[in-house]
Amino acid sequence: KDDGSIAQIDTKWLARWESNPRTFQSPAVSNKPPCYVLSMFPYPSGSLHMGHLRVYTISDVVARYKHMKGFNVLHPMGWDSFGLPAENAAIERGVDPAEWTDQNIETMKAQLKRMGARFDWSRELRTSSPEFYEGTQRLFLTLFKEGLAYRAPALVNWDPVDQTVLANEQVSPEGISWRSGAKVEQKYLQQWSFRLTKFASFLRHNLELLKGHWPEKVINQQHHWIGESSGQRVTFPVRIAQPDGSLQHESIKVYTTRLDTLLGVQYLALSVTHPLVERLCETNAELKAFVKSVPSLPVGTKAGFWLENITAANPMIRETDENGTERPLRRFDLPIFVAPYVLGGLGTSAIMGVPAHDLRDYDFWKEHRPDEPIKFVIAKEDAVDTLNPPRTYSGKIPKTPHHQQGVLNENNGKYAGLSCFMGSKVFYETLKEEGMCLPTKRFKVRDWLISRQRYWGTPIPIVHCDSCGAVPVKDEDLPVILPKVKLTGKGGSPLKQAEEWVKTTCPSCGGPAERDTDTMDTFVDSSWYFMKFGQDPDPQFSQMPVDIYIGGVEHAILHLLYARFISKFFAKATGDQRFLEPFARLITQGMVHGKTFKDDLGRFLKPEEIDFTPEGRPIVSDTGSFCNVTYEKMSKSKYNGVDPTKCLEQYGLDATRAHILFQAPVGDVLDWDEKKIVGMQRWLAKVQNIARIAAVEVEFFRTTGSFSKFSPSQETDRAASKLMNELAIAIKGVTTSMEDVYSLNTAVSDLTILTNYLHATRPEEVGPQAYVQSVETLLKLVSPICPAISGECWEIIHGARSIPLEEQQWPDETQFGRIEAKSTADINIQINGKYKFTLHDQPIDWAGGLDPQAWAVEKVFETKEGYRLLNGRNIRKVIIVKA
Ligand code: ANZ
Ligand code: ZN
Repeated sequence: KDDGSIAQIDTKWLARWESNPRTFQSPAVSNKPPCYVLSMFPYPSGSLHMGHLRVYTISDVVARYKHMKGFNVLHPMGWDSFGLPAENAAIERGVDPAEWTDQNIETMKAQLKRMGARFDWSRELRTSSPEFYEGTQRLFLTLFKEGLAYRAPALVNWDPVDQTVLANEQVSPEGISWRSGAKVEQKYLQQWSFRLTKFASFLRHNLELLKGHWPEKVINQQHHWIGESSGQRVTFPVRIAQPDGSLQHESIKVYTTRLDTLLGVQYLALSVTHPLVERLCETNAELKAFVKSVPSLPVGTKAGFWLENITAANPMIRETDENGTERPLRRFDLPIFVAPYVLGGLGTSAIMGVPAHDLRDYDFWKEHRPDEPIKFVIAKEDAVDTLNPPRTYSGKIPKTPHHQQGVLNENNGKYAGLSCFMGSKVFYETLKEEGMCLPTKRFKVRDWLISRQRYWGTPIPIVHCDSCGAVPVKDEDLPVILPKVKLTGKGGSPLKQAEEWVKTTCPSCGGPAERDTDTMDTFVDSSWYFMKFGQDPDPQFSQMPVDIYIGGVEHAILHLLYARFISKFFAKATGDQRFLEPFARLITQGMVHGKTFKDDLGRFLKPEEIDFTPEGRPIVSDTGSFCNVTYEKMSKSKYNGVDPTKCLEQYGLDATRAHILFQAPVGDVLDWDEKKIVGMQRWLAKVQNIARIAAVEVEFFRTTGSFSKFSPSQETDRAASKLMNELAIAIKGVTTSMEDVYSLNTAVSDLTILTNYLHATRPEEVGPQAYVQSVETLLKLVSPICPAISGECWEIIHGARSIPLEEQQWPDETQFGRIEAKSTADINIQINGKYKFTLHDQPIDWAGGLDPQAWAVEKVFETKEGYRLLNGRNIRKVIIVKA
């Protein structure tokens, strides 16, 4: 039945959108310019929360606006559906993670639809579906074939009670397992990483391109996260004794930030992933066994493997010939070790060992060469920046290493006496000449460890074969389907239990082999999902970059960094510059805080523990004392959560959406106070009123064929042009906010101002044509924010068979003449009828369309005089007089 209620309007429009899904689809081929609006896809945790409602409202408003602006809008939605909560539910309640996930998706999808969001569901994806994770597996293999995915020992959090690997989020800051309460240990496991460091420089320097389009704060966070420090890459000549007695010459590059300690080098050490180590393993079974044993070694291990056949020469040792010229002297006297304490994927994966001045080197040296003296080269002296006269270090040699900066001591020959700074400089200049030293930047960011000893994730498409090593699964055998496994929460990788699945044949030699039993970090899924949306259903149609990406600032570092990395990889691999930066513009929305009630002791109160005074002040039911009211992050333990669906049901989708936008600028925290939603309801009621009046005029026109009931006069002309000016102001304001996104709150206030203006205007004052045109324009401006009521109003005026409002063109303010320049005024403040002072240059719409009395009092209080005059008084009436 058509009762005109909000609930009825919602039902009607939701049904209409549901039955015409194509309205929201983005055709692959279109002559409109493309616009890709994306909000970060949700994890299907159970139900939508207010934060979701906020971000999807923002992206929906932008998508609807862009559509009316004539763009071919892509506004897709999907589910980040792999991850830990599904696995935990499975362990705790024995449910199938797939089923649990699907159910949650169903609930949340219904909620998203309930808010009237204009999503293109034909492109819906979920990362846990084989169609999607096949793509994730292909991505992995592409990286693998490019040498950008590698396997190396890495540390994991190990729960010794449950015998399982824990995610960082499962470990308390004190290092206790959330799961079993045990003290978490660290353990080495062979794990897959992506070589993100290869793109670090690119990732850092391209942040420049994002300036002005991304929040400065996010750019800075990325900058710091990637980090950059400068040091030197020093080449050490190396000699390898071959089994036949011949000597092979090579070199090893180390990364150091302490070039000044160069003459104190006593050995070199390589990480187990160093290319030379991999090569030597082919012929050295003992070394191979050592590398294999590394994962089981404890953290901070001093273990090392001495490469007996290899020695290195310090490039800084020189000799002077009979003519007095100095030349490098290659004395191959430095031993070389493979040591787990040297990290792979960091610097050059090789270090120069300076036991005297580096603690880790000291410990290592003491372990492996306990009897050899330690060579100190730096003295704790004040810096003396002069070569002449050289000063000899005469202090005592300290027993423990120290790495403070001081001066080069007598062990530095003719360089003794130089400050560390000057020493570095001189060594650098000398070696640079010979091509043995290169200043390099090193990044703080590490390679991206993607192995998870978890079940609910994308299986790694690799087969391990004793004779062939890690072999990629053949193209035609993708996807590697995640097998069903009974989850217990104990043991290592759950996939190990799927014995049938694990056992396979080697794609390369056909021999018996085993599948990799790790799954990928879910950040891998989200590092490319936005490319998938652009591809489907037509692979030709790859819409990149995302024009506007909207999401929470909590993803400012990892997700965005990984997505940028993968995108850059594609840009490089394909030469397609559209992938260079995946998100042309980034909007980060603030959190939603809930109204929180506490008693005097700071205890959180449940709704049933609160009463209200007749004036509406909350009191503690038991004691009658006033509650402390604050706004805090919504959480179950604070009883301050709000269910989005309840809100949508109670107030309608339009008022809820408008309220969300109006309460705070997009980037700020939003204090959710439902009481204030009546303001939006009143506004929308006015919009409906105005539309009805316009409808009567249009009906009159339709039946009589003219608006001539009124004869225009000079007065109506003047009023009409004033109205046109109001329209132009509103169009300009709302359009600016839509483009800016962050100021969508002011779009709502601009709309309320225009509504109030129209509400106070009768058609005959301005002429019915001008009136109807204004109402139509108002509805177009309202449409992206409140699509149901505005759509309904449009139908009241134009009938159900007209082209719907959401398909209309966005209005252009220049249609309505130029905006009058004067938009501010001086306001005289009188108190008790006496002039007190003047507020200068107040905006003409000084009340922001809201209660002018409250506005005036607030303004007056903001001034010193006003505060002095009014504080403590009971203000009954304010009269505002423009000067
Ligand atoms: C010689 C030296 C002497 C060093 C000394 C330090 C003190 P930051 O400052 O954190 O960048 N290093 C280089 N690559 C490494 C790797 N892959 N794994 C472990 N350690 C590595 O650290 C730079 C220092 O860390 C480098 O400078 C190197 O040791 C070590 F008295 O070289 B130094
Ligand atoms: Zn094989």
